[in-house]
Amino acid sequence: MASALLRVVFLVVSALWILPQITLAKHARVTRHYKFNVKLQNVTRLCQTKSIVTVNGQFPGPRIIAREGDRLVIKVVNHVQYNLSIHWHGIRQLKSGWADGPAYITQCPIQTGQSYVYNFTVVGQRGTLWWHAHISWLRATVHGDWWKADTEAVINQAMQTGLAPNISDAHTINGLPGPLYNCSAKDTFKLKVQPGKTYLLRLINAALNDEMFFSIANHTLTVVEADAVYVKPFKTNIVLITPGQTTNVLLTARHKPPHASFVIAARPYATGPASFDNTTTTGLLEYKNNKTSSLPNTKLPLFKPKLPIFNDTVFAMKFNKKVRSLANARFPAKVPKTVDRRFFFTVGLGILPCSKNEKCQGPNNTRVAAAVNNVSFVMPNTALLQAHFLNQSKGVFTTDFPANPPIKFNYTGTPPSNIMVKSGTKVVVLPFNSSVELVLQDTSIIGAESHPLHLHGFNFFIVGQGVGNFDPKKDPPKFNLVDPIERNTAGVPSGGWVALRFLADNPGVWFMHCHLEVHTSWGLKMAWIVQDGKHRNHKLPPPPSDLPKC
Ligand SMILES: *[C@@H]1O[C@H](CO)[C@@H](O)[C@H](O)[C@H]1NC(C)=O
Ligand SMILES: *[C@@H]1O[C@H](CO)[C@@H](O)[C@H](O)[C@H]1NC(C)=O
Ligand SMILES: *[C@@H]1O[C@H](CO)[C@@H](O)[C@H](O)[C@H]1NC(C)=O
Ligand SMILES: *[C@@H]1O[C@H](CO)[C@@H](O)[C@H](O)[C@H]1NC(C)=O
Ligand SMILES: *[C@@H]1O[C@H](CO)[C@@H](O)[C@H](O)[C@H]1NC(C)=O
Ligand SMILES: *[C@@H]1O[C@H](CO)[C@@H](O)[C@H](O)[C@H]1NC(C)=O
Ligand SMILES: *[C@@H]1O[C@H](CO)[C@@H](O)[C@H](O)[C@H]1NC(C)=O
Ligand SMILES: *[C@@H]1O[C@H](CO)[C@@H](O)[C@H](O)[C@H]1NC(C)=O
Ligand SMILES: *[C@@H]1O[C@H](CO)[C@@H](O)[C@H](O)[C@H]1NC(C)=O
Ligand SMILES: *[C@@H]1O[C@H](CO)[C@@H](O)[C@H](O)[C@H]1NC(C)=O
Ligand SMILES: *[C@@H]1O[C@H](CO)[C@@H](O)[C@H](O)[C@H]1NC(C)=O
Ligand SMILES: *[C@@H]1O[C@H](CO)[C@@H](O)[C@H](O)[C@H]1NC(C)=O
Ligand SMILES: [Cu+2]
Repeated sequence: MASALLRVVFLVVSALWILPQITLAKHARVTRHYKFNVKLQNVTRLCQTKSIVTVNGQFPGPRIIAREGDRLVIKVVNHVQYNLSIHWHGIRQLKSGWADGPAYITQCPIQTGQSYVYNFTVVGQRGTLWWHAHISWLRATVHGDWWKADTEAVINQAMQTGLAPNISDAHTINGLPGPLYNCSAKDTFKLKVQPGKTYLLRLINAALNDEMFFSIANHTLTVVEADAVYVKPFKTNIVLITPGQTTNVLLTARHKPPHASFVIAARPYATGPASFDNTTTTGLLEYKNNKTSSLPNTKLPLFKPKLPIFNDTVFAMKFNKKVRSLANARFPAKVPKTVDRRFFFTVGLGILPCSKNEKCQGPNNTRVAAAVNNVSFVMPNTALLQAHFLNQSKGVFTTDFPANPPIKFNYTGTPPSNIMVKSGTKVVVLPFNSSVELVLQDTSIIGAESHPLHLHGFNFFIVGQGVGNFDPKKDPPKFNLVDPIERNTAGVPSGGWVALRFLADNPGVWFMHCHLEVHTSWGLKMAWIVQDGKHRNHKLPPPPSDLPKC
């Protein structure tokens, strides 16, 4: 796949790249050192200058490049007024759970003026992954959408009112909104291609709250990789990508340079009841010829792509079905064939009563919440991994997370009249090497909605998906155990379900949450504890000495 002809272009750059290992013998594993100075930087977009949190002053942030087998040592120094942590999204973190990054799950935050060294290896993964802040809404400015308001103020206001947060003002391609926004024409991403060449585009949905359709006018894309796993290549004009997912596509430029420019466009796929940022970010695909650096493009006709209607769930489900593992001899799909533990989780919205000191504004003194199996997760005051490692879970978490919904109902039909959820810090404990089957079922409480669920520490195989309620008798025989896609983030279909399998072969505490940040804030999250195995190599090593304290 990595031919010398490929040009690498990145559409959202705050990424973590993993180059395929060519031969283990010839390429010594190396340690690559990076320093992330987290600091404020003034950035101007849409005629507004805003001081935002950045890494090394860059928006989008810097790129990390590694080769399979390498060790990454990244020193993160916090120079801003907020607590901070960084997550290496999709990295397996084999026996390095202390470096995973979600605040209050695997570490206490790095406080102002402090630093922490993330130290981990990249094993058995190749393609595009990314990194982002993993606390409150700080990942917004490191890359992703553009908000005129301060995103920390936006989420704080929403948590106080108990209502939906304000929506973003623009989507961006590599931090650039493009000409469909006011005062933004000069901030347009341009992809200049040479006739006849093939380009690899690394797509990352870094938006906070919106799944996106992506397309380039008059050009077919070939999907070759998803979440750092090779897929059976397939052609498409439109890519669907949820927050948290990455997709590598090949773009072949025409042999004869056309006398035209082509719009690159992305806008949301949205299914939920709340309003969303329904704007379109655009960039331009332009052809270079060999003689001049660029064709004169002032009067070139401009072609625009056609994107599906914003709520096209039929397209979404069809697209997701096409994404299959390459599953060949060199890159096999190691789908667990037997199941030790089965779980059925409902995911969706609900309400919670306002606590006494809150002035929340939902109906009957309630706030909007989100839950998994009716439990809205409450962030602990100390990191779960530390509490687990030190055997000090008392007062921090309980291990009674329900394996099944407490009440059975028609999940995608008329919701129950009582839409109250409960809150708690509950986890599931799994013995080392358990093979797990997990069905995630959307509910229609408040409104059916597609939820991109992200699991830390593992890739899972998406063995099935469907509309309506999962049928434990009729659906499992149809599961694909041959070449299902393996990834770290799965879109639970709006008003439907998705079935996942994974092998719990990595001891630690692993967060699972909706990657729509608004739903995470409302509690659509939980954690798995994977116990140590018996063998010396199957135990989580002790924490590094600089692990932040709460
Ligand atoms: C951003 O601009 C403001 C106003 O010009 C200035 O006071 C502030 O120091 C700048 N901040 C940074 C981080 O450059
Ligand atoms: C990173 O971890 C490795 C393996 O535990 C260790 O040898 C190395 O000293 C660590 N590096 C830093 C900078 O902490
Ligand atoms: C959210 O939007 C409302 C209505 O436009 C506005 O009054 C409020 O200030 C905004 N909140 C933030 C934090 O920007
Ligand atoms: C651009 O500005 C005009 C005039 O201020 C306003 O009517 C329009 O809604 C704005 N468009 C966008 C996309 O914000
Ligand atoms: C682009 O596609 C449109 C619609 O299919 C077609 O009319 C147009 O001729 C194409 N333009 C180029 C330069 O290929
Ligand atoms: C979103 O924008 C598209 C056009 O870009 C429009 O057709 C659609 O109705 C809008 N949807 C909503 C919910 O505003
Ligand atoms: C332009 O470059 C391509 C590949 O680099 C080559 O095949 C082609 O012959 C060149 N065309 C001209 C007109 O020089
Ligand atoms: C999508 O939105 C349109 C326009 O609001 C609506 O008529 C249609 O019923 C919606 N489709 C689905 C599948 O929700
Ligand atoms: C609020 O409570 C009243 C009385 O219990 C009930 O009749 C009403 O339906 C409730 N409203 C909502 C939106 O739940
Ligand atoms: C659940 O509700 C949907 C929508 O109202 C309905 O079509 C379906 O038949 C119901 N399923 C069951 C098992 O009652
Ligand atoms: C969720 O928990 C609340 C609080 O215990 C309860 O009132 C409600 O019936 C439960 N709902 C479901 C669907 O399990
Ligand atoms: C930062 O984190 C520490 C440890 O959890 C906490 O005590 C402190 O209140 C937090 N500070 C801010 C500004 O959130
Ligand atoms: Cu969600």
